[in-house]
Amino acid sequence: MEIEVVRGDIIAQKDIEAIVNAANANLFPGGGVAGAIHKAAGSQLYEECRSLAPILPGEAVITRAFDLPNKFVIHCLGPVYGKDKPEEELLASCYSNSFRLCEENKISSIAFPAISTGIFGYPPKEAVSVVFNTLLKEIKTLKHLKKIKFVLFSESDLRLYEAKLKEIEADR
Ligand code: AR6
Repeated sequence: MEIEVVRGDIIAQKDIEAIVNAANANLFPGGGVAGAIHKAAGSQLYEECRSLAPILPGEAVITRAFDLPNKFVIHCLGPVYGKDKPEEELLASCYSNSFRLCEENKISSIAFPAISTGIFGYPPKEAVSVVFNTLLKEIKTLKHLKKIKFVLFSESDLRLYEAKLKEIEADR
């Protein structure tokens, strides 16, 4: 399994089969990651999303990617920090459900943004622990997935992910 962390934009991941959307319950375009993904994919994405909405915190659904350079978009609803509980479990479910969809659809590469850590207010340092704990728990069950990329918007998030990746690679 190749695990990569980069600073960048989730809509510019040309080498990746499926990108993950930090969605809202109604799978509307919205702001943040969701706004960027819907803008780049075009209006057909929302057309496909409409039939799959609403989704609950921790759930994930898959669509085509239309004008994006990827094959699929996996839409996850992260928990709103302080409101949707238990938040750790719900955030972990976003990642494990995304991995499950990759296996079901024979997807070999996926890119994640830092789900819930923007508008939904999840502290980035707490979120990154949930992300890597989930990854470590699931990694042995993944057969089709060969590459996991974390795409961070800020330098500080990039540093958090780099530090965690070093930690787990020392143990691998
Ligand atoms: N590429 C990568 N990361 C990004 C991008 C991008 N283009 N844009 C923002 N980020 P958020 P949430 C970072 O707010 O917290 C939306 O309005 C951002 O800096 O997109 O799960 C939806 O419609 C932050 O670190 O997702 C929902 O209503 C992280 O990605 C709600 O926000 C997540 O930020 C979802 O909130």
